[in-house]
Amino acid sequence: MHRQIDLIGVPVQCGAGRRGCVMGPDALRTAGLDRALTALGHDVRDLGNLAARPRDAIHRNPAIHDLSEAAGWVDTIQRAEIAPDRFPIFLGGDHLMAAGTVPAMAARTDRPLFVLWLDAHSDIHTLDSSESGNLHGTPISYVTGRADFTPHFPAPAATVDPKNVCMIGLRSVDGYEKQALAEAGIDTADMRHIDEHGIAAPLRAFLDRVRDADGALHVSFDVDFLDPAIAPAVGTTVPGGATFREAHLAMELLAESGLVTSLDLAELNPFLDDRGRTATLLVDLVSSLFGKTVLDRPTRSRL
Ligand code: 6HN
Ligand code: MN
Ligand code: MN
Ligand code: MN
Repeated sequence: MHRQIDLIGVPVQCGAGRRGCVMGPDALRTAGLDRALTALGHDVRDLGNLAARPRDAIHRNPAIHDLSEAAGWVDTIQRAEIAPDRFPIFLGGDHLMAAGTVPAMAARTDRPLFVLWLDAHSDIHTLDSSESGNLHGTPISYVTGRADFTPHFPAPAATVDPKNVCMIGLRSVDGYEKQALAEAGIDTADMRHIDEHGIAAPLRAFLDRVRDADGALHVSFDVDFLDPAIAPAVGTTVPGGATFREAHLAMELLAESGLVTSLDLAELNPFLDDRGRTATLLVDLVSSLFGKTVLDRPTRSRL
């Protein structure tokens, strides 16, 4: 399927505990993301990077850091011009970016927005519950509206029904987050589930739900979804992540579904990379998501 793709850099790093995600968009460009997508026959524009202006914000939780800058990013992303008829790939940037991209995508469509969260973590803390103070651990609470982040953050442009969120790859979830996931009714497939059933089963079940609801699908891809042995360039590595083939299979199933309408590439920290191999792997995975296959096979298309 031929796509009109916009690359939008979101070099936010203040949500993470270590610096370096500011270089993520340029590492993805250096690894050849635009060329790989163009070679697959897509029309690609690189719109450059967004830049945020801090909004004044302080919170009673003393662990929270860089709240003003974070609030500025969340506001800037939600106000960005995003073409309604094109496929945006948001080049992160730490995962706080999703607090901007997800509401923006929910507001952009008249269809129900579904979110596939590929991550070792559930990122469902609130400004009060976060112990690390790292705001990349909070976007799910903000975008589902389960916690009120105002007046620190702007009100989300639109929220997502937590039942329309599916998390795959989980393996680092604390007690607060476990309870929050259950209360919110979020669909989850942790690594134990993938070990037993493979990655295709939970993903296909979720894609069926998206299709049945005539939904739009935003994929939020955190680099730490992948096993650190193949993807070292992330500040929050957790052993036991998705393998090379599990990740490619997930991307291939997403491509075949024809349902994906936007994508975050989050948490790439090039300062921690090994000769660009994580950035290169991401380009390869995105290629699979945009139709690169081993053999030519019939695909189901929808858009
Ligand atoms: N990420 N739950 C931990 C915290 O600091 O709140 C880890 C968050 C990781 C966030 O990987 O996007
Ligand atoms: Mn994350
Ligand atoms: Mn809407
Ligand atoms: Mn993570």
